[in-house]
Amino acid sequence: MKSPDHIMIKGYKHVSFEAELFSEQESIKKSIAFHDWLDKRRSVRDFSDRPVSKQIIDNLIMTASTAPSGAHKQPWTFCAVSNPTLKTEIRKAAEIEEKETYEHRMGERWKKDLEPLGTDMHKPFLEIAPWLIIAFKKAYTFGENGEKHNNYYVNESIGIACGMLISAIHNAGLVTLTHTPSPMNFLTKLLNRPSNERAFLLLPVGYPKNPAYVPDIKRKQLDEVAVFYE
Ligand code: IYR
Repeated sequence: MKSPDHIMIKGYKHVSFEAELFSEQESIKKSIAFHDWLDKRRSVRDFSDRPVSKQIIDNLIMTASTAPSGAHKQPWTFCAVSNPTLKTEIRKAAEIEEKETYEHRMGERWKKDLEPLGTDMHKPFLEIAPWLIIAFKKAYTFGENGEKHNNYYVNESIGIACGMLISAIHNAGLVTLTHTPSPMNFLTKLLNRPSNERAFLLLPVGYPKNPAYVPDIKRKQLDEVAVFYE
């Protein structure tokens, strides 16, 4: 007998889920190919000003928003900025914070750790990249009478969504980098966000400059990042 396409559990509808099934060999091939492809992703700081259509950005954000989240609250807002005046304002405000960070907030050890990556307080990509996506996390949501409803596992949820966004950007042949001006509350003001939203990550999105250069980093081997209990 064919199983039903939905059942009720404690009064809530559950629809049948069908995973795509692959043979063991096919799964191995796919897992290798996906790793090889994602391993080509790099954080890029040299952007081209070549435009990227809003349709692509819409699709990237919808992909990020498929992420799992605490109690399926999807506690995020992605603000996508292409307006040049606003990008300039964001760059100016970010560089003020970054100057303070690089000159006073970072210890010597932290600065030494960043040296090989070639980062500094100057953030030209905030104006050059055609889009800036700023991920805001929603610590709570407002109920019908304006009361606060806390969300759950907000950092985990938005972190996963940003990871999926980064993969979607790579998949579209575009590049990004996880920019973390700190503190980020200037973004709440500049983008006019409500009091329940906090900026989490700023991702410039665009094509890489030609040529673009990235630091010669190596990724850790499996035995450095995994422990197996078989
Ligand atoms: N927020 C600064 C500094 C910075 C910090 C880390 I940790 C990095 O991996 C890279 C940069 C910036 O965005 O430049």
